[in-house]
Amino acid sequence: MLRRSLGRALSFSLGALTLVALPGLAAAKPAESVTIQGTTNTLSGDQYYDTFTVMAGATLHVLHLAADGSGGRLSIHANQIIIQATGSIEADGAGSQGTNDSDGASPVAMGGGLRGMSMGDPGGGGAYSAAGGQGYVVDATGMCQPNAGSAGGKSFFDATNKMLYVGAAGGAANGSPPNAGGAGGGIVELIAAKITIDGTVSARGASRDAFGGVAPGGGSGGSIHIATAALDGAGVISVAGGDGKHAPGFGLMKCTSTADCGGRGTCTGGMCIMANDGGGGSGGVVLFSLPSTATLPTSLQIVSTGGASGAGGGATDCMGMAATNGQYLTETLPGDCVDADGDGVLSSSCSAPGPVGATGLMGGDCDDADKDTHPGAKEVCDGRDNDCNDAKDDGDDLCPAGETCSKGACVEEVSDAGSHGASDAGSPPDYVRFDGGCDVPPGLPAEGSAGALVSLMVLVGARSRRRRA
Ligand SMILES: [Ca+2]
Ligand SMILES: [Ca+2]
Ligand SMILES: [Ca+2]
Repeated sequence: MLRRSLGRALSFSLGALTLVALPGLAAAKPAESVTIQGTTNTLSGDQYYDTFTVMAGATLHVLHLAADGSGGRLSIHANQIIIQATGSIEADGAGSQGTNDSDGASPVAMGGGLRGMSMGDPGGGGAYSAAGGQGYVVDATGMCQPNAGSAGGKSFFDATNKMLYVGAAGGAANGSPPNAGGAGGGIVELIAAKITIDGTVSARGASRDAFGGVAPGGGSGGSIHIATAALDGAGVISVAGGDGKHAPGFGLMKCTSTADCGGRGTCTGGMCIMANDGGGGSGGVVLFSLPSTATLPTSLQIVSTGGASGAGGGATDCMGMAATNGQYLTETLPGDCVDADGDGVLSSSCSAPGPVGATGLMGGDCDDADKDTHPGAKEVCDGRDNDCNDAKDDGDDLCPAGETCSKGACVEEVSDAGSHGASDAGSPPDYVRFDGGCDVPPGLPAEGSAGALVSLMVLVGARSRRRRA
């Protein structure tokens, strides 16, 4: 589940966050650029990058929701996000997971597809923005009928508060050996001033193959949230529900004619056989947060179809029956711009610096992926411009006393920076003592006193010159 509060930091309540290092990539510091290559990358939780790029042919998998609440969601906060053609970020089946012999798990009660009630009943589909699809069975006349014992989950999306969730799982089929429904889709959130999607971003519900002649339900699609001031690309965004598959049935009971089967299937080879189709998962939710003047690029393809019932079954299935489609919504970005790092200051990519406005936001965040960098932030010695005044490591008090900022790091001030090659002059004397010498006539100032003063001034001057060197 993801509780949204745009304009300030986005906060989530989907259990513990998990950070998994991308194979082959160094752990990224805040606001460093990352490029995804290859197909075995996994990640979840909140991640912050300067430019985040998914290369052509590369895939980033969102870790599946685990029993401890980790996984299931990936939020990329960046200054720019680029998903190249044939590159993808996928959270397919990363939401609520199916459980053997059980109703589908769900982030909200009753959202999961129900397990088939009686022996031989298929599972229902998972719900999200709409109800999950009901399972179907083939009756004594060979007709496909919705099956009361194979109910889909109940819708739990609220389009008013727009809280985003992972998708719910489909229900298990009632059969043997144990089986589970398809998992719901996860959550993918992309927040950046500029986003280009030429590849695929998906949070589809998963489908499980029929097992032992009976079919489980599909999982519902999950959530995709795109918050940006500049969106383009010709890619695909999908929160499609998972299909319920077709199953041929198994021998429910002995029979001599179909009349013996009580409407549950046909008598075939001395056994009542009931072909059945798992319910499809509903479509998920795609939410766009865009400037008030923006429109969705028509080149982007948005898929939120509900999963089919009886997919792959050929002539005897219930093809054409499908769970309800999901939906996509748009909302206006506060200030018509993003605050990807949640520091309260809008990105400089789409808003100029200005006074704090009525919304408490001001523009000019020169690194909107680092909450410690924005106008008014404290400049620190790190080689970056922290206060967005176009100057790196400028100003005083960047380092502790006795240290100076050099190349992004505080270094000790050196007391002898000379390059004479000789040994140090050593510490100044604690005192200078004059012994012997001439007598001073009574009544005159002692020459020794004046001489000592002059000598000390020379020594101090020499020390001072060395310090400045
Ligand atoms: Ca910001
Ligand atoms: Ca600065
Ligand atoms: Ca700095």
